[in-house]
Amino acid sequence: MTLPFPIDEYRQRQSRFSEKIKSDSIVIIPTNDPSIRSNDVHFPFRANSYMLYLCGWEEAGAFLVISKHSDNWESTLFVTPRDTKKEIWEGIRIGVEGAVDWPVDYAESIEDLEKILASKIDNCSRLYSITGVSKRLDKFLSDYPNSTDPRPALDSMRRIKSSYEIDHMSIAADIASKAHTIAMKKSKPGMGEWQIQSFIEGMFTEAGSETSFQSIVGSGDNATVLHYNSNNSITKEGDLILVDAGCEIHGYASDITRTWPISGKFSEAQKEIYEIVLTAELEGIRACIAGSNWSSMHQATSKVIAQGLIDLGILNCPLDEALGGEELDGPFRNYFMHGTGHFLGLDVHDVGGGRQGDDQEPPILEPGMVLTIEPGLYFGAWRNDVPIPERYAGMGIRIEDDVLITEEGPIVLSSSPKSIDEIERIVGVGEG
Ligand SMILES: [Mn+2]
Repeated sequence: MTLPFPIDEYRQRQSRFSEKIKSDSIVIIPTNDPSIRSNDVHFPFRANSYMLYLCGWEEAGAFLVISKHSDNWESTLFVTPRDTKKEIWEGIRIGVEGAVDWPVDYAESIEDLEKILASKIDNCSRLYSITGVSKRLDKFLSDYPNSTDPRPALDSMRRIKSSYEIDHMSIAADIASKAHTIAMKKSKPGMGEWQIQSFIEGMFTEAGSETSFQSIVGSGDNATVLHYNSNNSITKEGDLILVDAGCEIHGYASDITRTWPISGKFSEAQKEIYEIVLTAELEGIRACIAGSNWSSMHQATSKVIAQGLIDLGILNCPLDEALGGEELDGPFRNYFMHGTGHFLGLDVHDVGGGRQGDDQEPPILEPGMVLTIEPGLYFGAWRNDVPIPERYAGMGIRIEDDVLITEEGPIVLSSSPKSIDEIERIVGVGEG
């Protein structure tokens, strides 16, 4: 939780980044604008991931500026200055005097941002900036229409995690694993989905972390809606419950899914589907080998899922037809309609490509990458677009773990129970 703030590593990131940009240039990295929840009440503030990546600054109202001339570079962090009258309401700020301890060359007040930027830009031939994040920066940039997006250079760095980053992600994965295990133990039919959510998120808060995305807690048919998060139904005897939830530590995310029977025992039909998804997940993890193409994990999970659907008589065709050939767009996609995983890091769906619908080349796996493996099968009783076998109607099952790629093979960072035996042993036993 309280790992030392690695000043040197942030300086190295800035240095490596400055090697990737043209000489005589200036880079402006904004943090996120606070967003309004209601009238003068805001959503909890979350800093921009590029800001976190380059200098670890978590407060709102900040801009990091890196300028480079010949081979020399320097960084300046513009922050919101101290102001007692405002701090009485909003909290004590680090301010310019505190920001000098951050891993930057200079700290300045954002009050002087435009003035200082304008003079710096005059001495530069190229401007890099991220638009659409800060209204104030977008307004300033409207006078400088030719800015270049620095994100591709940063994304290729962010794809490979340092040991400092892996330590944070391991802590986030541990907390979320514990949270899922506690939620299994406290589960009873008749509980509201929101109560299961509170067991998970209570653990996140207790451990000093925050949710990395809105928790998905869906019982019965709700588990067949991929991004269900209203979490407002009452669980029923015999339901499966799907919980997809993760937390973050200093911005570094975990993302875990477990599915369990709310009453503690899987029905035979539930076991049949669960075993397919679990086998697919384990095969997906086995395919997380350095040097492999990104698509190899999806090929591995898809093959298990398609064969499983054939074996249960849900699909009546040869494997190749069920898979849809190399495109993997065959009828197994009626019941497994999402990708097998995504990169994980400062963003829960992290940068670096590999997502369904991405137009970039699929990445090659390298040591230091962290990704999720999360196959699923969904038989929404409410669906009218594909045949839903009666025996499996109302079941949604997904299993998701966080995986670190190493030279020696995959390391699974998350650890909550996932075999049928382990799950049946702990669901409903209470907190002890
Ligand atoms: Mn995920």
